Amino acid sequence: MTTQSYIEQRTERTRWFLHDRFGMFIHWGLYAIPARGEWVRNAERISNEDYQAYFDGFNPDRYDPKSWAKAAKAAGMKYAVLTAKHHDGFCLFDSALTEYKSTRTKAGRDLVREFLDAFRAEGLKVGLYYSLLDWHHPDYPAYGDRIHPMRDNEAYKREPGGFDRYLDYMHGQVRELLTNYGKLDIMWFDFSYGELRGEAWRASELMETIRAVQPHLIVDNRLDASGEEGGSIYSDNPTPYAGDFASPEQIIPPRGVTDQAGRSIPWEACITLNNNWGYSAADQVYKSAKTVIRKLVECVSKNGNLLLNVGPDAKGEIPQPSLDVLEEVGRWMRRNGDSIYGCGPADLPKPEWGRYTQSGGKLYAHLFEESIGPVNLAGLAGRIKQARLLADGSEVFVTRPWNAALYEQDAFFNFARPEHFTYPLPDER
Ligand code: FHN
Repeated sequence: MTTQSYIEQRTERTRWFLHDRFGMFIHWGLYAIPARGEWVRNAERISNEDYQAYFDGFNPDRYDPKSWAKAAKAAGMKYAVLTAKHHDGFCLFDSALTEYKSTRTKAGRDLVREFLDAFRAEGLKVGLYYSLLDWHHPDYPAYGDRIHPMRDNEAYKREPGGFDRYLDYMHGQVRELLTNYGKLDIMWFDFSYGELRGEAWRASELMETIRAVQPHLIVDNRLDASGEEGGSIYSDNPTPYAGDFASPEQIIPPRGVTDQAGRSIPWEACITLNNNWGYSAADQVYKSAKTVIRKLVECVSKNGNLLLNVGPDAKGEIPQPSLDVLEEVGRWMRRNGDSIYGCGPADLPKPEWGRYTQSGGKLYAHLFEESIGPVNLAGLAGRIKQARLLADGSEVFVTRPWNAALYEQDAFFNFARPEHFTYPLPDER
């Protein structure tokens, strides 16, 4: 496939993705029981038999994916990605290739199938996260107690037959997800490191399977990348497994994402609400709704998406602090979503008081900082025929040089009009 045809197909596949802009990431699995984050098995060197206790005790009797879907929809999210298998190898779906799965726990449920049904019913697009790493599979180099993959990945060279057995398993499970669960919209692989990238995963073969079974599916870039470094999607000669979007993690790229030829690349920043992907009982420091809104606006202003993470607990519930933030974000999105959906960068330099997003002939000014004295939009006066506040449709004056800002109103800012400037901005949490 030529680079041009790859880019044309990527553009077509990601059209909905670039419109929808805002999704929910869900990290859930056995690690919700220890409740110390999804790397707990590795970080604490938990043995197979000790970790087995979590498998034996897993019974999320309050799992109600319909309520998850309603919370995501109410927050203004348009798609959601659930971990079908994370690094610990536990499968939230009924795989025929292993017994290490949710249908063999006390839950006795195909958690992935219920997630997909519930989110589709709410009209959201659906994606599955699938870990390339697998600390449980006996043929994965970081198997057993040698479970820190970063140091042990040399092992697979010594057991070439073994690692191929793991790859057959991994490819087989991806095929199960592609064929047994209906139309998927996103496959979110995670992650490549050291020499385990690209063809070490037999990635071209995997992509051929994906393109054959679900050709519309969009795939992230981590078959040859991680959250820190980007892989061939950035090159001017992308591989067949470059993926359809870049996936910066816990960071918003300073200037968006382009490839070596300067072409814009679809990208999605994945960000946690607190400081953990998987449920952490001790981590009660959550980002405010205002921070989430600003990060979402920043992503869109740079032609990117925001995938905001929640980590449900061992009972199957999204933590209340996460729900509280999502509810507040949803109130803003209901009044201001026009400045997010279908929007992208404006052809204007970033103003000092905030950010612009644009959709066709509509410019949206997001006033984050109330400057000392009137916000000056004089530079736009010639470009703007009329200005309205998104929240209530009321007129905003932008023609007088000392005039105030045009931006979507929300509960956090007092809109600035010459006749009633208010200082200071409401408390910044
Ligand atoms: O190791 C994983 C981590 O647990 C989490 O799933 C993130 C989400 O993007 N990805 C990897 C770290 O980059």
